[in-house]
Amino acid sequence: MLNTLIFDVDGTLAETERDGHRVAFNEAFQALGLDWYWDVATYGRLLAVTGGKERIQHYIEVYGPGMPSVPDRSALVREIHVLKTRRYVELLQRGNIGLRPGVERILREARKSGVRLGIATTTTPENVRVLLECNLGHDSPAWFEAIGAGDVVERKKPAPDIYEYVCARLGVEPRVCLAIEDSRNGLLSARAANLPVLVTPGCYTQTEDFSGALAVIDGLGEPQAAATVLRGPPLDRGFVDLAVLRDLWASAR
Ligand code: XBP
Ligand code: MG
Repeated sequence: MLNTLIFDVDGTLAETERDGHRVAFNEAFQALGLDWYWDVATYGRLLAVTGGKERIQHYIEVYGPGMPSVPDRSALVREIHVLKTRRYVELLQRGNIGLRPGVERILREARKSGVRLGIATTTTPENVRVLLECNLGHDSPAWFEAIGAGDVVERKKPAPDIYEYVCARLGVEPRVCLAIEDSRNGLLSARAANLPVLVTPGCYTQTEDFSGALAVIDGLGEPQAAATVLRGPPLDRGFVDLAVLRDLWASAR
């Protein structure tokens, strides 16, 4: 039986990257007097590197932007990232970023049916908590029995570490879980940890290679707003519900 759903956050629970994280990075650069700017296309390329601090570091190394003379570059990266997280949380608190269609419905259905919930993400823990609280209420972080986020593991996605960490915290075998992801890096991470995966690509990941996923659907959909199956079995009712997730999970066995 399908025991646990483990959700990715950015791109999966919500479209956070283009109008959330990207904007917050740019605001942090500006606040620190850096003339760096990540436009929509540049940010799409930078997303190949998971983790905000790692992304900034990569940008410095590969793009060679104008740098202030600082004795310690990693301290600058940390300073930018602290400021970026503050700005991102403010964006969330202003109600700028909602959940993707079907996410709240599936979470509530899972809770009612005794299916356990977890989160495996690269982003900072505070970002996850505030996203959930702002969209689902104050008690919602506790809906998830394990939240694995950010630097809690040494290697970020596509390494399996974060999924292995969450499964260990839940005390479950990876094969009794289903991961829901939006990106190739997320898919690779979950598969490397032996979890079956449903992919719901987001605005930045639509053209990625999702070989190894059980199915690829453009979103979870809603009764009034059908989802489109990009690969996998047709949806009888036009949207993903727990019965669909159970059937998908069983098809992996
Ligand atoms: C998304 C990421 C994150 C965010 C930024 O990962 O790669 O790095 O873009 O978050 P996932 P931080 O889809 O696995 O959630 O700046 O807090 O790292
Ligand atoms: Mg993601």
